[in-house]
Amino acid sequence: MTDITIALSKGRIFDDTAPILNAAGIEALDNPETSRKLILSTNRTNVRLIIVRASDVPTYVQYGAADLGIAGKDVLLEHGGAGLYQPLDLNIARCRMMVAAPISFDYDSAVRQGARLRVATKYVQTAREHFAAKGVHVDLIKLYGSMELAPLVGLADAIVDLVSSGNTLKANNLKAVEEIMTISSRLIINQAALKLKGNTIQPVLDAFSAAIKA
Ligand code: PRT
Ligand code: MG
Repeated sequence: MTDITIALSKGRIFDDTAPILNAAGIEALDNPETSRKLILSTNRTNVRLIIVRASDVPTYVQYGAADLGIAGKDVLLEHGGAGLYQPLDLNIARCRMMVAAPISFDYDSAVRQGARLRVATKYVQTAREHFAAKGVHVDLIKLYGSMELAPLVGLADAIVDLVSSGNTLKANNLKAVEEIMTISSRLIINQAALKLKGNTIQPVLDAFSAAIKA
């Protein structure tokens, strides 16, 4: 019988989570990068993994389709966190949320002059709060990916996106002009599941805590 379902996205989150899961005694029986399965069994008969889009992880956990999940702070801020308990920063998939603009664009003087900026981003909530706090007027344009393209073709003056190595910005003649926040991924838990299945979830939570401290 499966007692616990953990929602994960493949790619960097799965790669960074696998060692923590292993340290917690949980090992996936399939590799999500090569298998087309969306439900992965583990060595523990009472634990299974489901593979979903990174931005869908909080939704699966909020509605109890998964008991636990791992999601970036970027994704959690956009989701809002309703119904979620966020007990642990796993310190994985680290990056920075930045404002970036073309190398040729004088962002600082545009801001100083009170210009109205067009900003393209997937992170509309976070961007809105950031610019409101700075008193900068922006028109936000929602995109679902490849934000770096927007300023190159005249869709936006600037973007809000995640940056890790900086290589993507550099390759597209963009520069980071402002840091909004540092980002890492957190363990999230369905609040009701923690109450109802505390006996099974708590040991997994403890194993995660121990694994990230080790
Ligand atoms: O790919 P999909 O549309 O399904 O969703 P996603 O892109 O949100 O998922 P995924 O798996 O790519 O990222 C999952 C989580 O990893 C994000 O929610 C972040 O919390 C975290 N993370 C860490 C990153 C990065 N680093 C990162 N560099 N997510 C995305 N990027 C992208 C960034 O958007 C940009 O396009 O990588 C590019 C920049 O990388 P550098 O190294 O060139 O600076
Ligand atoms: Mg991606």
